[in-house]
Amino acid sequence: METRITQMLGIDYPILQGGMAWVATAELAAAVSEAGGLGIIGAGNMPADLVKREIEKARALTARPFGVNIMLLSPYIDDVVDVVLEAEVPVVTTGAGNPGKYLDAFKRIGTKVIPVVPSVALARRLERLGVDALIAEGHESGGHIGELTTMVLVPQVVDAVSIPVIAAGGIADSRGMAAAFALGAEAVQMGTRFVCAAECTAHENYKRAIIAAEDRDTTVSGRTTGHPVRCLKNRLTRQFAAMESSGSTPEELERLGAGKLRLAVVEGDVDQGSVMAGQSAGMVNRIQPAAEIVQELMDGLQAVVDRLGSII
Ligand code: TUI
Repeated sequence: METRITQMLGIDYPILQGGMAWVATAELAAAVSEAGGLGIIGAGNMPADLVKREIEKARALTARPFGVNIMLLSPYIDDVVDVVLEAEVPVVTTGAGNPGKYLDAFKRIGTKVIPVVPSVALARRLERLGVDALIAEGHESGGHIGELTTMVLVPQVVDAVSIPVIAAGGIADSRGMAAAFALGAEAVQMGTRFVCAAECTAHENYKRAIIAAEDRDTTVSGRTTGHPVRCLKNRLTRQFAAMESSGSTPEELERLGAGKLRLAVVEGDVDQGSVMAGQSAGMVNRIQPAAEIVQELMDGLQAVVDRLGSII
């Protein structure tokens, strides 16, 4: 299967693995790239030297292209950008802000820059600045989210720009993939499904929590802080909700959230930690090797297309 995205990135299948903080380490990224998709290391809030180590680890595990996601709210963002530039990582995705000020440096060395956008306005602005492609990520996603659902965001972004668009948010199987292509996307990005890849180093409890989750088991916290985050419901999200409804300040809420993602992903405390996951958690039912996930997605896509051909 060829699209402008597979050609641009030099990958076999139009599947990107979301660059999830703490979850998307070198092991997962390398496994997805080896499977023919694009694996992405999540830099999140990691200090730059740790990001550098993950890049080196991924290079030792695969000769295929992989990416790094830089989280623009990171306290270490400038140092992380320097490390990624120095390592000449072929693809950078960005999240949680406007990457405009870093674009020229990446373009100069030929790194493809693919920002996540939650709106048409930001999509237009970033296309003008010269980004290579965009990820239109809907409200169904895990972690930090925008307002619009994937179903309405993707076609509006596709219509507003001429660069290729990758759909993300709520996609976890071949049906979602086919739907994304129907909306005009040229690849998909999936996070939650890849958390449950065998190669993902997230704590077993984190994977089990996603597998156990049903359709209504995620919730959005932090709307009052301006940084809404989707997680599995647990003691932490109930505490967040109680504090938000009793008028806690954004600073108090930020303090409650600090360190909680690492607590869940690394320590396995899925009760008091932040179990970021998308609404597709209800569709993720087992742990499988990344290559099996990719193969299942691609085989299933043909079956969906055949079925559509017979009813349309
Ligand atoms: O970034 C993500 N997902 C994330 S980041 C993260 S770490 C975090 N934790 C707590 C609070 C905030 C961050 C966990 N999950 N996905 C990509 C994404 N980007 N979603 C939404 C956005 C976004 C939002 C606003 C991108 C650009 C944007 O621009 C605002 C502007 O500056 O115009």
